[in-house]
Amino acid sequence: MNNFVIKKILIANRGEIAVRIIRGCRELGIPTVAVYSEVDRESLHVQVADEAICIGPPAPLQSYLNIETIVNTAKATGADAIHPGYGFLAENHLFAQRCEEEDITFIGPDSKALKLVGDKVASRETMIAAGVPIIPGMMHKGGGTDDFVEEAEKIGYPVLIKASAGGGGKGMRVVGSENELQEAVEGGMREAKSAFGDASVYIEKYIEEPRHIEFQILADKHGQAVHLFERECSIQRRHQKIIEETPSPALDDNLRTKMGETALKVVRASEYSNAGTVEFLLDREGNFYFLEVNARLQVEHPVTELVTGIDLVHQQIRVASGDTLSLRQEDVTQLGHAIECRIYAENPENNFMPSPGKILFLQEPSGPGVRHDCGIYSGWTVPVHYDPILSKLIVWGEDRDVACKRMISALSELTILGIRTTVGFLRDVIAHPEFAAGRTYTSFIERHMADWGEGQNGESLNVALAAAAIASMKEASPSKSTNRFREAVVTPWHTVGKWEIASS
Ligand code: MV4
Repeated sequence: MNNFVIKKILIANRGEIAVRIIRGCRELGIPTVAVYSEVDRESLHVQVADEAICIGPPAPLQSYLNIETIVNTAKATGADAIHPGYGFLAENHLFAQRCEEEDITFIGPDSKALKLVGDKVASRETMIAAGVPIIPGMMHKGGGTDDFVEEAEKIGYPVLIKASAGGGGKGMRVVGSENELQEAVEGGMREAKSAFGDASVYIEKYIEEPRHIEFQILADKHGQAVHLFERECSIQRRHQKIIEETPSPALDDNLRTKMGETALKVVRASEYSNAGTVEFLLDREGNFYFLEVNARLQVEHPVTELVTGIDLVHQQIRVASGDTLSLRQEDVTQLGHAIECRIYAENPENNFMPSPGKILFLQEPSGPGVRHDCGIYSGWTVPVHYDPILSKLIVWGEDRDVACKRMISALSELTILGIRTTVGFLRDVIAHPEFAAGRTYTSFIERHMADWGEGQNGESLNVALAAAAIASMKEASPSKSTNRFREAVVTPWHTVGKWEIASS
């Protein structure tokens, strides 16, 4: 039983984040409803939820992105709250609005705040009014090329062309001088049109070698808000974060306080409630600039949880049910250092192409300070239809050096056979001297890992291990459990016993 206003939560997501949220609900005594597409019938999140409903075919628009189906499933199962996770409908203000109309608690900001933070131009105006530093640039969507010439002169080269309708680096072009400007604007417009269906672009001062620093915030519905410090997210591949950590090696206490106070200004200006993240760019001189608000529980939230001891899913549920924040800013402290590696079903030796397929064998790392938010299991087949994230490996150490060593050790223990993964690539990033030195800029991957290879034993070892795993699975027949949190499951690891790989 629980004494919450919220009686049952539907998790409108899949994979590792759905499993993680279900765990959080279970710890508060709140029953859960999982939704799944036909191809996800055997997925882990379906097995750990109290109820599970098939909501349609694999295509996201017919399942995890289908607002009416999800709202109707909540009503049909008596779920009086929905947690959207990240991606899919998590930041869709129309989804939040439909929940509000049906008197279903949306575990996130309200639809009005979602709409505001989703509008880049409106956000910039709000931030300027609130005294939040933004990147010098053109306020409105660019007009003709003359507009840009005049604006670029005002800003000063180098400048950056950006797509108004979307982020992720699409349409971005660095321009060093006026004679490159026209071609860059036209190229940016073409790319923006094909990526977002909207060719409009704008221009900003180019921040060279920036770091991506984001601040976790928590705000209740009664005007109380706290920040839970920063996350350093500069290690990105094609604008996709792959490693995150806290604290950031680049912040001292003075800068941390200034950025935290600024993040809270953003929250107040946006009339935001629940968990959110304020993203900044930090330049080498220690100047920081507001980028955007992410109005969702982020992939990388566990590093904040490990260093502050605060469970963000629990806090989200409490705030969504109307509780006032039980935390004051002085209660939020940082202890130690946490690092997260995102584990993807991608082949680093084939341009990180997705690597779907059957997981023949999984061994998860464990030990002091090791957390594995896992969405997979031995025997499960990774589908082709969705983002290829399999799990997140998070470690905590008393300092950054211990955390790095613990991460390398945990990555070496993590064994996933049958598909290709980014585990080996991540291990080499963490072990790189520049990473160890904390010189983690957004250019890290392209500068230090551009010609990375698995190493001569990687492939042959994988094949041999997969063969051993297949052999062992033929002997073991793990029970088909209905709920993994309730029954021990025989896994190949219990039957594989000791075996050696003859060195090639
Ligand atoms: C920038 C920038 C430099 N100057 N804006 C924004 C979307 C994000 N994914 C990439 N963004 C950038 N915006 C100005 N005015 C550099 C980047 C950037 C970046 C920022 C953070 C983390 C990784 C990045 C990788 C490439 C470029």
